[in-house]
Amino acid sequence: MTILAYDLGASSGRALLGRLNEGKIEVEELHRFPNDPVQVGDRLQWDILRLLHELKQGLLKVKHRGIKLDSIAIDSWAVDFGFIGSNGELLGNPYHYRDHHTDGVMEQVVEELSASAIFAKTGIQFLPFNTIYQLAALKRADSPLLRDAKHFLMIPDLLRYFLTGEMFNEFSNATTTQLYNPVAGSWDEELIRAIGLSPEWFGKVVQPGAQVGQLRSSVCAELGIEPVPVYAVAEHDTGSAVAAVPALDRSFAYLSCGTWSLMGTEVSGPVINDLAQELNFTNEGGAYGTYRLLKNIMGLWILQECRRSWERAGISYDFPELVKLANVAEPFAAFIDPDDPLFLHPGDMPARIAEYCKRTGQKVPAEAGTTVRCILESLALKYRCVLELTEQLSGQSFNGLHMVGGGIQNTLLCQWTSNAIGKPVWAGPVEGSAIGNMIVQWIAGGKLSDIWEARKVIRGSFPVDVYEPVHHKEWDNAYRSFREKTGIA
Ligand code: LFR
Repeated sequence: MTILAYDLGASSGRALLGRLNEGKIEVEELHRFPNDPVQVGDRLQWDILRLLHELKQGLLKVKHRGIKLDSIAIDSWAVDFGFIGSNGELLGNPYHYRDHHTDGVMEQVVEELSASAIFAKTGIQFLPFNTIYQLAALKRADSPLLRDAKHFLMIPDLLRYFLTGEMFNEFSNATTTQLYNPVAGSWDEELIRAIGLSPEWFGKVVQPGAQVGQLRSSVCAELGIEPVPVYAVAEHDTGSAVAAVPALDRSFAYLSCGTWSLMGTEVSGPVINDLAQELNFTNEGGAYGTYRLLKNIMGLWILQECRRSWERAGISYDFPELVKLANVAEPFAAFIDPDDPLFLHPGDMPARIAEYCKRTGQKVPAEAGTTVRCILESLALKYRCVLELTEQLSGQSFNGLHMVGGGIQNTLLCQWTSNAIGKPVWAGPVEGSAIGNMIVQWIAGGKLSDIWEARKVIRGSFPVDVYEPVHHKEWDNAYRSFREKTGIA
């Protein structure tokens, strides 16, 4: 059974072929393309039609290889969306969640509706770019989009609609809007009305594994291909990445490591209580009734943005080069809290790190090596902090940490994470999201029985690199100093 998984990240997208051969998964990258957001005037937007074009290029490559696909599915980053108007067409380009139009809006909405009421209904962490605040920002700006809107679709819903002609809202992504009530199992109409929107725009929510159409005739005619079934999977990439964690034990901690670092544990139902709200943990929906009790950590975004800043200044580094420089820089010279709002939006990240260090009375990293060292050490130490909170909130104790996603190619970060937490790190697979996307397609197609069988198959198909902690005493001291300098309690 050959399937196609589209995995769209905040800076690039891929089409990967998946084959299940004698109980082993084989993955082949067929097509990779950039996903550069575009600044138009004051707004940062996604080039969604270019993404559709690239999805079609992926299908053409399948055709040229003479491959017959059994199914297709898409996953992407969460929270962003587009509206469809009465003529069935997309209204405007989706905004990027890092756009500034939401500045201050979460604070206003929370003031009006109360944080505890929003959290009790949704179980979702408070992040300024959550869909609810993006929508409230559009409402407050009297956006013409809202005058013509008929259907609300998130990024994978939208691309699926372009490919199939059918509109559905996929569950895992719907939960990230902070407008979905996981206890009631439906959109929270009261909340939708409270921000001034119409509940009719929010459509039928489908679960990962549902067949949600097939390639529409116009796409097949354009590309000269046969129709292929399209499935909903955990279309939120983090949902797919966690589905692919090759855990053997039902109680496990994970870190999905890419542009974002998402750390937490899998639970069988949302944990909605005062402590979860106080610690600002989230309960994002996943595949097969699972929930992700996790926290967002700013992640490698800070490093990626530094690299872009240096590039703009005419200095090009690749990531392995930067990691090498970090490795020989002075240890524990300065720390940042990666989750400081200063680091959320695009911009001159090295300057912001310098500003943070100055503000907190630390040595200012003067070149690339010290800056990158500061980022990576601070991330590893923040992971320890969030792992401890995950243990406190879930009442579990974890004997190690699973890391999945592209970020595990940074072996220095994996080792430092192990050193910081004082426990082993099991790193793999790299293609977490795409593999999670695939296993739901195979379960839906009857090739795998359930997520636990799938996790065993993943474990048998991909290497897991083990990192054992070293220099834990030094890291333990650094942890104290990290908390002191950053003010993290
Ligand atoms: C990771 C991710 C996170 C989400 C962020 C914004 O790619 O999907 O889970 O919080 O992007 O959508």
